[in-house]
Amino acid sequence: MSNLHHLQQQYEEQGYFVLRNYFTTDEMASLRAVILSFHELWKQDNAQFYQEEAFNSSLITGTQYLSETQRLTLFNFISAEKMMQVIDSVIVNKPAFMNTQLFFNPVNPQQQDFWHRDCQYDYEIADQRKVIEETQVVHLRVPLFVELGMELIPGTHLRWDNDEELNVRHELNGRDSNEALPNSEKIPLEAGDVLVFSADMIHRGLYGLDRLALDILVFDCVSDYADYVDADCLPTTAMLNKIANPRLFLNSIDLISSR
Ligand SMILES: O=C(O)CCC(=O)C(=O)O
Repeated sequence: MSNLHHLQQQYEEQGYFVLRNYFTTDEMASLRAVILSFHELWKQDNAQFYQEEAFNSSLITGTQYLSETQRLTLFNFISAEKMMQVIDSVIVNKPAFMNTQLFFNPVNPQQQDFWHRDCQYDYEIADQRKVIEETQVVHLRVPLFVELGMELIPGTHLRWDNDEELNVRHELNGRDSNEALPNSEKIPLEAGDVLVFSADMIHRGLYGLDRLALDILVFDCVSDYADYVDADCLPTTAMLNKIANPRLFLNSIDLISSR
């Protein structure tokens, strides 16, 4: 990737970058087949949750819904050399695989998208500042169809909220997490694109169109995220031999074996 340095710089300064048409039609077709089969089985199994409130599922690479062959397709997609080039550009120390999530449109049309930083679900407001300064979790969003994509506030991976941002994302002082925020950037996405963004930044997924996006979450091995890794979502030793470039998974396996 000739413009890798430029992307690295954009990530450092803005907290995100997007690569358009990065994956081929064939790569997307085989990924889509596996993800659609996961999604159908997941929806059947979680019918009520899906009808009432869900907007994502997780643990896509686990053993519950997919065969070994399908899981290998996912593992080989996630750790392919062209994906590792992207991951290495933002996590120069040993990057490790954390999890996958699949984002879709909620069934209930009243359900609205909402601003957040990922860390706000695990930390009180006072501790979030520290998390933002110290840790690095990166999302790689791979849309399977055309979607409105993500709305991000550039630079917020490096700074704390202003009053309005904090009020909106935590619904304080009568504000709602769906309200518009200034200085945001909307990133519409299509199949073949990949959006790389910091989980720490203020962001929201935009509901609408044919939204079905695979998010791959990776983290820097020096940060304390081993507990977020589910062993069932990692390849077995036998499967590792069938993965061309398993470094991302080996780093997670090393971390969880010492926890
Ligand atoms: O797409 C969404 O609904 C939210 C996505 C998101 O916030 C995330 O990937 O962290």
